[in-house]
Amino acid sequence: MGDHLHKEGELMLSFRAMRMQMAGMRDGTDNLSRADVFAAGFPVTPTRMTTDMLMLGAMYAPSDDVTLMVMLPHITKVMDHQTAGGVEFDTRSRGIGDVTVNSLIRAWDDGEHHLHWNLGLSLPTGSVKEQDDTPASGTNNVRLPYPMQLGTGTYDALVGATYTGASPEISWGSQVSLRIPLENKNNEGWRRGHREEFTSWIARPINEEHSVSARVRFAQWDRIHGADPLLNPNMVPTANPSLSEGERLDFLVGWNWFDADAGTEGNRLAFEFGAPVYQDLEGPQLETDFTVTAGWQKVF
Ligand SMILES: [Cu+2]
Repeated sequence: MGDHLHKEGELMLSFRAMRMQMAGMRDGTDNLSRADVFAAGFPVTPTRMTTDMLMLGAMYAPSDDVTLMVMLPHITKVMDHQTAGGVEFDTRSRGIGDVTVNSLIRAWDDGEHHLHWNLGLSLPTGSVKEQDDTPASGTNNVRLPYPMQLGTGTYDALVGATYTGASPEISWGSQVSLRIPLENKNNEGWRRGHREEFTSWIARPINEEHSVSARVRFAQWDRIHGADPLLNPNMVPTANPSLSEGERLDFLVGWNWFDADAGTEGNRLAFEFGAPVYQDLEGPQLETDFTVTAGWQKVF
């Protein structure tokens, strides 16, 4: 994401579909059973969460040194639960997430090695007031816990740097990115913690049209600050702001196809599958099982 600049006047459109599957609970690096969560005093535990994101993206280069990027996400979330009494239920949310605007600014380039800054802003376009009904609320809708909200509710600074390199046989790169909330709380009384991400990858062409890639990604996120007064932090771990911190190391493999016959304006398709090799969570917190991404992009 944001790993390349464009030539002056170029426009690129992209469309991505992503799924993130989480199942089971964890505290630190240990798995917890449902009984463990009930024993910790919560009458309800999440058991599984599926997040689907469709992302429309546009990149435009007003000059060779600056590329602008806008991304519009649409998010669908489903969380399955079980109560201590054995009742299973799910809650759902769906809608537009936080729109991000980014600038990629060339810092250094010698033809083989390349460095640019990523400076952007995340806008609070995603809802932080999602609600659904639960066994405790009957048919009444109640505020859903933090992970089921579609946005952060705050303006966040996006700050990063990207290094890429290429030889005829192989290409590689690294990116560091920070997400820094610029407000102390959103309208519902809370904000997400800072998030840091570091990723490195290598890609190797198989032939003119196909390439494969391998990537590692380390992410660390701080706890939620403040609290939504409509949530009871003792009801379910996802409603407890202090149980929202963690770090995770993912390993990802990808496959890319490029329509080389069409030249630089050819269609590109990319698939990537990733799974954690390490995660340490302030729990009980849902653990990630896998992420999968399919994407299309084209330069106009
Ligand atoms: Cu692009």
